[in-house]
This record gives sequence, structure tokens and C-alpha cells, in this order.
Amino acid sequence: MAQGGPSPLRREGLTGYEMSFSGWEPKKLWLQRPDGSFEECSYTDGFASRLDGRALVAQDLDGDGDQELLMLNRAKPRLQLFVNEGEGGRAMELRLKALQGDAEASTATVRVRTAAGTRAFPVLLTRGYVSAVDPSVHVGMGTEEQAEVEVTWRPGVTESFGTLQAGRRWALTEGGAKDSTPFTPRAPRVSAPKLPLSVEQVGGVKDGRPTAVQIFASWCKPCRAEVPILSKLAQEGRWQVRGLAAHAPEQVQAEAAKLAISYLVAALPAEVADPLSPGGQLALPTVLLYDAQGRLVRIVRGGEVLEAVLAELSASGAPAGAQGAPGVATPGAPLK
Ligand SMILES: [Ca+2]
Repeated sequence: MAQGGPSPLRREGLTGYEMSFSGWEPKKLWLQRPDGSFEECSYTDGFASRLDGRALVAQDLDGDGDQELLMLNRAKPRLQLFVNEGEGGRAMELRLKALQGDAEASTATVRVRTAAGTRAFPVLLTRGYVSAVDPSVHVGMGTEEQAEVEVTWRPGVTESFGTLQAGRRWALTEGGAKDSTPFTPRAPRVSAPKLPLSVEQVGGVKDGRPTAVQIFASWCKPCRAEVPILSKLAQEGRWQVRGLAAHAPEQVQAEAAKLAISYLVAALPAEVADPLSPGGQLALPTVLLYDAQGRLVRIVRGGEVLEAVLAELSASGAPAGAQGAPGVATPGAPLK
């Protein structure tokens, strides 16, 4: 059962879907980082709701080469569309046409080889309960411009389509014929609230040290569990540690005292809270980690996870950021 959530066993007087175990578990979404590891980003994308989900499909609905996510829920809001507003990487889309059996090639597997390795993609006609999708194969390419593509149409029948360029939608026909059209240019989009990417946006200063910013409320038990970890970090002196309280400015110090917080605290500004509040609800606990250059590198939720991340950053000798792409999801950019 999801930690920190209301237990359905303790909720009395409710029947039906409100009692669903699955319905009470927040949705999960992971961003794949350039090194192949994954970073959870559900809460920054408004994805971590406890709505009772029924189907989720990833599909490039506007034809610009990145996938949108469409989620069907048991109750309102019945349908949610998540649009990728991030910069993203390159991609290619492959649509197969088999000459034997099912023309949509539902038994086929595509293998895509780049310098980073080989990945296999089965053709799928459905993505879970009550869903059906266009049977195209979407291949995230990151920074790669091209890939070698091979199709196994059915057991024992494998065919190479040579090197295909990213940024295009390819039609591959059994027998070797191939054709492509470029993705449509991206339409300008209404921008979602932006995460505080710089430490100055959360009241920090660039002093050559990394910074941990805890967003807390005095009623938040997992926030309380983080306080000793962050206090120790502050005492060691290698990190700046700050707290941002989800309380009215005049109550901040009193609420921080309830958690025995010894580091600097201030009221949580709306411009910081908004992008961390999917569906209008602030996701707690949340700790923002900035590198020594003051750039947001990680967003962490939960006391246990925080300790693990801090240990990982300490072991790597640097609180990330210096290795290139930050391990942080911008709102609506979950897929590349
Ligand atoms: Ca798209």
C-alpha cells in the first residue's frame, strides 16, 4: 500500500470504488535519464493523483514527434491529457505493414540499434484495460540522429531496413519498402508553471555549496522525519539547508518550532508552490536539491528516499548537475 496515503481500511462508511486499494495509490511516472537510469517525476507533472485509473495510453496525438499521455479515470475527471512541454530529445515513429497475416503486424518486434545499444519494441494494439492505440512504434532517440532498424515480422522472418533518420514518421512494409514524412513542427504551447530551477528562486544564495530546500508543513509526518536528516546536513556545513513552510508568513516560525527545525525557514512563495502542486494540491514532503552552481538537480520525496539520495550524491563526490542533463523533470516533460 502506498506509504503516507489514507488507508482504505480506515475509511468507514464508504462503498464502491472509494474502497479500491489500487485507486488510493498515486500514479507513478519515471523520466529516463541520459545514463539509462530513471528518476521519478510523477509529482511534478501533475501525474501523482490518487484518482482510480482505468487506462493510460501514450500517443503522439498532434504529430509533432513527442507522445502525449491520455489517462481514463473511474470518476471525474474522467479523461486527462498530459502534454509534453519539455525540450525533449529526438524520436522516430515506425508504422509497420505486414504482407502475411495481420496487416498491422501485431506479432512484430522492432529492434533499434544506436551507439547507445539495441532496444526492442513490440508492436502493441492496446495498452492496458479499456484502451486501444494506434499500432505505431515510438522510439525515443535522445541525441541520436539515426538508427539501424530491423523488424522481426513473425518468428523466423527478420528483415533489415538499414539506417533510418530520427525526426520522421516511417512506414515500413514487409519486403523492404520504406517511406517517411517529417514530424509536424511543434505548435507554441501555453506554458505550465515552471519549477524553481535556480537556488535564488527559493531564497538561497550561491556560495559554492550545494543546497537542500525542504518544503514542509507542521502536520506533515514524513516532513517531520526529514528534519533530523537535514539538521545533520546543516550542521556538517557542506550544504546550505533551508525550509519553506506551507503556512502563513506570520505562522512560519511557530510551525517550524513544532518540528524542531533549526535551519533557516521562510514562507513558501506561491510561484514555488504552484509547479509542485499538481491538481492544485501541494505535494508533500518535497525536498529540492541544488548543486554548488545553484542549479536544481533533484527533487526528492519521502524521508527514506532523501537519505538514499544524499548518500548517493555524497558517494559520487558531487551533488550532480555537473554531468550534463539535470535529473529533474520539467512539468509535462516526462517522456524523452
Ligand atoms: Ca506530440
